[in-house]
Amino acid sequence: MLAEILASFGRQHWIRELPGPESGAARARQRIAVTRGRKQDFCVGDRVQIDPIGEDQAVINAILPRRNLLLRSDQYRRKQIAANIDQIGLVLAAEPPFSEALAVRVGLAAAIASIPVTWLINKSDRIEALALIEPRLRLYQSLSMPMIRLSARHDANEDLLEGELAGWLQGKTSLLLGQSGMGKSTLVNRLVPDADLKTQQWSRALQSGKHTTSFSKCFDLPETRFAPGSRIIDSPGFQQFGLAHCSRSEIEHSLPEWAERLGQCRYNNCKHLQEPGCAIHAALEQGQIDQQRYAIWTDVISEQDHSR
Ligand SMILES: Nc1nc2c(ncn2[C@@H]2O[C@H](COP(=O)(O)OP(=O)(O)OP(=O)(O)O)[C@@H](O)[C@H]2O)c(=O)[nH]1
Ligand SMILES: [Mg+2]
Ligand SMILES: [Zn+2]
Repeated sequence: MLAEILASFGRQHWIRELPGPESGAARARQRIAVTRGRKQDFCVGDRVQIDPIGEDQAVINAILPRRNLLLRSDQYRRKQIAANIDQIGLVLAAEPPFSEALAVRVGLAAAIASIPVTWLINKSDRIEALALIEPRLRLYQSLSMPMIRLSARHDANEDLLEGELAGWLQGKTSLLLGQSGMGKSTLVNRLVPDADLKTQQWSRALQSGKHTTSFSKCFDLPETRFAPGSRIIDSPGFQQFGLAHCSRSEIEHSLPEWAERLGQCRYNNCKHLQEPGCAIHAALEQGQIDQQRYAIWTDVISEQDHSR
Protein backbone atom coordinates (compact mmCIF):
# COMPACT_ATOMS: atom_id res chain seq x y z
CA MET A 1 0.00 0.00 0.00
CA LEU A 2 1.21 3.54 -0.78
CA ALA A 3 1.12 6.48 1.59
CA GLU A 4 2.46 10.00 1.94
CA ILE A 5 4.20 11.45 4.96
CA LEU A 6 2.29 14.35 6.51
CA ALA A 7 4.72 14.89 9.39
CA SER A 8 7.91 13.34 10.76
CA PHE A 9 9.25 13.32 14.27
CA GLY A 10 12.36 11.26 14.83
CA ARG A 11 11.55 7.67 13.97
CA GLN A 12 7.81 8.15 13.85
CA HIS A 13 5.90 9.44 10.88
CA TRP A 14 2.33 10.61 10.50
CA ILE A 15 1.21 9.17 7.18
CA ARG A 16 -1.89 9.14 5.03
CA GLU A 17 -2.78 6.33 2.68
CA LEU A 18 -2.78 7.24 -0.97
CA PRO A 19 -5.93 6.19 -2.78
CA GLY A 20 -5.55 3.03 -4.83
CA PRO A 21 -7.98 1.54 -7.35
CA GLU A 22 -9.82 -0.33 -4.58
CA SER A 23 -10.19 2.57 -2.14
CA GLY A 24 -13.27 4.15 -3.78
CA ALA A 25 -14.64 7.26 -2.11
CA ALA A 26 -13.53 6.25 1.39
CA ARG A 27 -11.62 8.90 3.27
CA ALA A 28 -7.89 8.21 3.22
CA ARG A 29 -6.84 6.65 6.48
CA GLN A 30 -4.10 8.24 8.57
CA ARG A 31 -1.63 6.17 10.54
CA ILE A 32 1.45 6.44 12.70
CA ALA A 33 4.27 4.63 10.96
CA VAL A 34 7.72 3.50 11.97
CA THR A 35 10.59 2.28 9.84
CA ARG A 36 11.85 -1.24 9.87
CA GLY A 37 15.44 -1.89 10.85
CA ARG A 38 18.01 0.81 10.26
CA LYS A 39 16.71 4.33 10.59
CA GLN A 40 16.21 5.95 7.24
CA ASP A 41 15.78 9.62 6.67
CA PHE A 42 12.23 10.46 5.61
CA CYS A 43 10.58 13.84 5.55
CA VAL A 44 7.24 15.49 4.97
CA GLY A 45 6.09 15.00 1.39
CA ASP A 46 7.80 11.64 0.95
CA ARG A 47 5.80 8.85 -0.66
CA VAL A 48 6.35 5.46 0.84
CA GLN A 49 5.32 1.86 0.62
CA ILE A 50 3.74 0.61 3.86
CA ASP A 51 2.46 -2.50 5.58
CA PRO A 52 -0.61 -1.53 7.61
CA ILE A 53 -0.80 -2.81 11.20
CA GLY A 54 -4.26 -2.81 12.73
CA GLU A 55 -6.39 0.29 12.38
CA ASP A 56 -3.92 3.12 12.82
CA GLN A 57 -0.33 1.94 12.61
CA ALA A 58 2.03 0.89 9.87
CA VAL A 59 5.58 -0.03 9.00
CA ILE A 60 7.37 1.76 6.18
CA ASN A 61 9.09 -0.62 3.79
CA ALA A 62 10.42 1.56 1.02
CA ILE A 63 10.51 5.09 -0.32
CA LEU A 64 9.32 6.03 -3.80
CA PRO A 65 11.58 8.17 -6.01
CA ARG A 66 11.41 11.85 -5.11
CA ARG A 67 10.48 14.56 -7.57
CA ASN A 68 12.54 17.03 -5.57
CA LEU A 69 14.06 17.42 -2.12
CA LEU A 70 14.87 20.57 -0.21
CA LEU A 71 17.93 20.24 2.03
CA ARG A 72 19.99 22.32 4.31
CA SER A 73 23.37 21.17 5.56
CA ASP A 74 26.53 22.09 7.31
CA GLN A 75 29.79 20.23 7.31
CA TYR A 76 28.51 17.66 9.82
CA ARG A 77 24.90 17.05 8.98
CA ARG A 78 22.20 17.23 6.33
CA LYS A 79 18.64 18.08 7.17
CA GLN A 80 15.90 17.05 4.78
CA ILE A 81 13.20 19.69 4.96
CA ALA A 82 10.53 18.51 2.52
CA ALA A 83 10.15 16.43 -0.63
CA ASN A 84 7.86 16.49 -3.67
CA ILE A 85 6.75 20.10 -3.23
CA ASP A 86 5.60 22.50 -5.94
CA GLN A 87 6.71 25.80 -4.44
CA ILE A 88 8.12 27.56 -1.41
CA GLY A 89 6.62 30.55 0.35
CA LEU A 90 9.41 32.25 2.26
CA VAL A 91 7.57 34.08 5.03
CA LEU A 92 9.28 37.38 5.89
CA ALA A 93 8.38 40.26 8.13
CA ALA A 94 9.97 43.54 9.19
CA GLU A 95 9.29 42.82 12.86
CA PRO A 96 11.23 40.95 14.15
CA PRO A 97 13.60 41.95 11.34
CA PHE A 98 14.10 39.23 8.77
CA SER A 99 17.61 38.16 7.87
CA GLU A 100 18.44 38.88 4.27
CA ALA A 101 21.31 36.38 4.43
CA LEU A 102 18.90 33.58 5.38
CA ALA A 103 16.49 34.63 2.64
CA VAL A 104 19.28 34.47 0.06
CA ARG A 105 20.39 31.07 1.31
CA VAL A 106 16.86 29.66 1.07
CA GLY A 107 16.64 31.07 -2.45
CA LEU A 108 19.88 29.36 -3.43
CA ALA A 109 18.93 25.98 -1.94
CA ALA A 110 15.54 26.16 -3.63
CA ALA A 111 16.96 27.18 -7.01
CA ILE A 112 19.46 24.33 -6.86
CA ALA A 113 16.62 21.90 -6.01
CA SER A 114 14.54 23.43 -8.89
CA ILE A 115 11.75 24.61 -6.58
CA PRO A 116 10.30 28.08 -7.22
CA VAL A 117 10.21 30.59 -4.34
CA THR A 118 7.83 33.45 -3.62
CA TRP A 119 8.45 35.90 -0.80
CA LEU A 120 5.37 36.19 1.41
CA ILE A 121 5.80 39.58 3.04
CA ASN A 122 3.77 39.17 6.21
CA LYS A 123 2.74 41.66 8.92
CA SER A 124 1.94 44.29 6.32
CA ASP A 125 -0.15 45.95 9.04
CA ARG A 126 3.17 47.05 10.61
CA ILE A 127 3.50 49.94 8.22
CA GLU A 128 6.37 51.82 9.86
CA ALA A 129 8.52 48.72 10.30
CA LEU A 130 7.81 47.70 6.73
CA ALA A 131 8.96 51.08 5.39
CA LEU A 132 12.45 50.33 6.75
CA ILE A 133 12.83 47.18 4.67
CA GLU A 134 11.22 48.53 1.49
CA PRO A 135 14.52 49.48 -0.19
CA ARG A 136 15.76 45.90 0.21
CA LEU A 137 12.45 44.49 -1.02
CA ARG A 138 12.73 46.71 -4.11
CA LEU A 139 16.16 45.28 -4.87
CA TYR A 140 14.75 41.73 -4.84
CA GLN A 141 11.82 42.81 -6.94
CA SER A 142 14.30 44.12 -9.49
CA LEU A 143 15.92 40.66 -9.42
CA SER A 144 12.51 39.18 -10.36
CA MET A 145 11.68 37.66 -6.97
CA PRO A 146 7.89 37.18 -6.86
CA MET A 147 6.31 38.76 -3.76
CA ILE A 148 2.90 38.66 -2.14
CA ARG A 149 2.07 41.04 0.69
CA LEU A 150 -0.29 40.04 3.43
CA SER A 151 -1.18 40.25 7.08
CA ALA A 152 -1.85 36.78 8.41
CA ARG A 153 -3.26 38.31 11.57
CA HIS A 154 -5.34 41.18 10.24
CA ASP A 155 -6.35 40.51 6.64
CA ALA A 156 -10.06 39.80 6.20
CA ASN A 157 -11.01 36.20 5.40
CA GLU A 158 -12.07 37.14 1.86
CA ASP A 159 -8.67 38.70 1.18
CA LEU A 160 -6.77 35.69 2.42
CA LEU A 161 -9.01 33.07 0.86
CA GLU A 162 -9.75 34.74 -2.46
CA GLY A 163 -6.89 37.16 -3.08
CA GLU A 164 -3.43 36.85 -4.58
CA LEU A 165 -2.21 34.43 -1.93
CA ALA A 166 -5.12 32.05 -2.54
CA GLY A 167 -4.41 32.12 -6.26
CA TRP A 168 -0.80 31.25 -5.56
CA LEU A 169 -1.80 28.31 -3.33
CA GLN A 170 -4.43 26.94 -5.70
CA GLY A 171 -3.81 23.33 -6.75
CA LYS A 172 -0.25 23.26 -5.37
CA THR A 173 1.70 21.78 -2.48
CA SER A 174 3.33 24.81 -0.89
CA LEU A 175 6.01 24.77 1.80
CA LEU A 176 6.15 27.72 4.19
CA LEU A 177 9.67 28.47 5.34
CA GLY A 178 11.16 31.24 7.39
CA GLN A 179 12.72 32.35 10.63
CA SER A 180 10.91 31.91 13.90
CA GLY A 181 8.24 34.52 14.58
CA MET A 182 7.58 35.50 10.97
CA GLY A 183 4.01 34.17 11.14
CA LYS A 184 4.01 30.83 9.29
CA SER A 185 1.74 29.01 11.73
CA THR A 186 -0.52 32.03 12.09
CA LEU A 187 -1.04 31.94 8.34
CA VAL A 188 -1.74 28.19 8.28
CA ASN A 189 -4.27 28.62 11.07
CA ARG A 190 -6.08 31.29 9.08
CA LEU A 191 -6.17 29.17 5.93
CA VAL A 192 -6.93 25.79 7.51
CA PRO A 193 -9.66 26.23 10.12
CA ASP A 194 -8.88 23.05 12.08
CA ALA A 195 -5.08 23.26 11.84
CA ASP A 196 -4.72 24.76 15.28
CA LEU A 197 -6.59 21.92 16.88
CA LYS A 198 -4.48 19.32 15.13
CA THR A 199 -1.30 21.13 16.02
CA GLN A 200 -2.21 21.06 19.67
CA GLN A 201 -3.20 17.43 19.50
CA TRP A 202 -0.04 16.48 17.72
CA SER A 203 2.23 18.40 19.98
CA ARG A 204 0.52 16.94 23.06
CA ALA A 205 0.74 13.41 21.76
CA LEU A 206 4.14 13.42 20.20
CA GLN A 207 6.22 16.33 21.42
CA SER A 208 6.84 18.44 24.43
CA GLY A 209 4.11 21.00 23.76
CA LYS A 210 6.28 23.92 22.77
CA HIS A 211 4.62 27.12 21.65
CA THR A 212 6.46 27.48 18.40
CA THR A 213 6.50 24.89 15.68
CA SER A 214 8.89 22.01 16.24
CA PHE A 215 8.27 19.83 13.18
CA SER A 216 6.88 20.25 9.69
CA LYS A 217 3.33 19.24 8.93
CA CYS A 218 1.22 19.15 5.85
CA PHE A 219 -2.41 20.28 5.76
CA ASP A 220 -5.05 20.07 3.08
CA LEU A 221 -6.43 23.48 2.21
CA PRO A 222 -10.22 23.50 2.60
CA GLU A 223 -12.01 22.09 -0.41
CA THR A 224 -14.71 24.72 -0.04
CA ARG A 225 -12.21 27.24 -1.42
CA PHE A 226 -9.37 25.31 -2.97
CA ALA A 227 -9.02 22.68 -5.65
CA PRO A 228 -8.45 19.15 -4.36
CA GLY A 229 -4.74 18.56 -3.87
CA SER A 230 -4.03 22.11 -2.63
CA ARG A 231 -1.83 21.66 0.41
CA ILE A 232 0.24 23.79 2.74
CA ILE A 233 3.18 22.70 4.89
CA ASP A 234 4.06 24.55 8.07
CA SER A 235 7.68 24.18 9.21
CA PRO A 236 9.79 25.13 12.22
CA GLY A 237 11.67 28.42 12.07
CA PHE A 238 15.42 28.21 11.51
CA GLN A 239 18.36 30.36 12.51
CA GLN A 240 20.86 28.89 10.11
CA PHE A 241 20.65 27.61 6.60
CA GLY A 242 23.84 25.94 5.44
CA LEU A 243 24.56 25.06 1.83
CA ALA A 244 27.37 22.55 2.29
CA HIS A 245 25.58 20.19 -0.14
CA CYS A 246 25.72 22.71 -3.00
CA SER A 247 28.69 23.23 -5.30
CA ARG A 248 30.33 26.58 -5.83
CA SER A 249 29.27 26.56 -9.45
CA GLU A 250 25.64 25.74 -8.61
CA ILE A 251 25.59 28.67 -6.21
CA GLU A 252 27.10 31.12 -8.68
CA HIS A 253 24.70 30.11 -11.42
CA SER A 254 21.73 30.51 -9.08
CA LEU A 255 22.36 34.20 -8.47
CA PRO A 256 20.42 35.87 -11.29
CA GLU A 257 22.64 38.95 -11.57
CA TRP A 258 25.73 36.75 -11.71
CA ALA A 259 24.57 34.24 -14.28
CA GLU A 260 24.93 36.60 -17.25
CA ARG A 261 28.42 37.70 -16.14
CA LEU A 262 29.93 34.30 -15.47
CA GLY A 263 32.38 33.43 -18.21
CA GLN A 264 33.30 37.08 -18.74
CA CYS A 265 36.16 37.16 -16.23
CA ARG A 266 39.71 37.35 -17.57
CA TYR A 267 40.67 34.00 -16.03
CA ASN A 268 38.65 30.84 -16.56
CA ASN A 269 39.21 29.77 -12.97
CA CYS A 270 38.40 33.21 -11.50
CA LYS A 271 37.18 32.91 -7.91
CA HIS A 272 35.63 36.41 -8.04
CA LEU A 273 37.51 37.49 -4.92
CA GLN A 274 40.58 39.61 -5.83
CA GLU A 275 41.45 38.53 -9.36
CA PRO A 276 42.23 41.20 -11.97
CA GLY A 277 39.74 41.45 -14.80
CA CYS A 278 36.91 39.90 -12.75
CA ALA A 279 33.54 40.68 -14.33
CA ILE A 280 31.76 40.25 -10.99
CA HIS A 281 34.04 42.81 -9.33
CA ALA A 282 33.61 45.23 -12.19
CA ALA A 283 29.83 44.98 -11.76
CA LEU A 284 30.19 45.48 -8.01
CA GLU A 285 32.25 48.63 -8.52
CA GLN A 286 29.69 49.99 -10.97
CA GLY A 287 26.86 49.31 -8.51
CA GLN A 288 25.31 46.69 -10.79
CA ILE A 289 25.79 43.98 -8.20
CA ASP A 290 24.62 44.80 -4.69
CA GLN A 291 27.41 44.91 -2.06
CA GLN A 292 25.35 43.21 0.63
CA ARG A 293 24.41 40.32 -1.62
CA TYR A 294 28.04 39.92 -2.60
CA ALA A 295 28.99 39.81 1.11
CA ILE A 296 26.36 37.09 1.67
CA TRP A 297 27.86 35.13 -1.21
CA THR A 298 31.40 35.38 0.26
CA ASP A 299 30.08 34.01 3.59
CA VAL A 300 28.39 31.09 1.85
CA ILE A 301 31.52 30.31 -0.14
CA SER A 302 33.85 30.48 2.86
CA GLU A 303 31.71 27.85 4.62
CA GLN A 304 31.94 25.73 1.50
CA ASP A 305 35.72 25.88 1.52
CA HIS A 306 35.73 24.70 5.14
CA SER A 307 33.37 21.84 4.50
CA ARG A 308 35.43 20.26 1.74
N1 LIG B 1 1.26 42.35 13.59
C1 LIG B 1 1.21 41.11 13.09
N2 LIG B 1 1.64 40.07 13.82
C2 LIG B 1 1.59 38.84 13.27
C3 LIG B 1 1.12 38.64 11.95
N3 LIG B 1 1.22 37.32 11.67
C4 LIG B 1 1.73 36.73 12.76
N4 LIG B 1 1.95 37.64 13.74
C5 LIG B 1 2.47 37.38 15.08
O1 LIG B 1 3.80 36.93 15.01
C6 LIG B 1 4.07 36.03 16.10
C7 LIG B 1 4.72 34.76 15.58
O2 LIG B 1 3.79 34.05 14.79
P1 LIG B 1 3.91 32.50 14.48
O3 LIG B 1 2.85 32.19 13.51
O4 LIG B 1 4.00 31.69 15.71
O5 LIG B 1 5.35 32.47 13.76
P2 LIG B 1 6.10 31.21 13.11
O6 LIG B 1 6.72 31.72 11.86
O7 LIG B 1 5.17 30.07 12.98
O8 LIG B 1 7.23 30.89 14.19
P3 LIG B 1 7.98 29.46 14.47
O9 LIG B 1 6.95 28.41 14.61
O10 LIG B 1 8.74 29.71 15.73
O11 LIG B 1 8.89 29.24 13.31
C8 LIG B 1 2.73 35.78 16.78
O12 LIG B 1 2.68 36.60 17.94
C9 LIG B 1 1.72 36.24 15.76
O13 LIG B 1 0.52 36.69 16.32
C10 LIG B 1 0.65 39.77 11.20
O14 LIG B 1 0.21 39.69 10.06
N5 LIG B 1 0.73 40.98 11.82
MG1 LIG C 1 5.22 28.13 13.70
ZN1 LIG D 1 35.53 36.73 -11.57
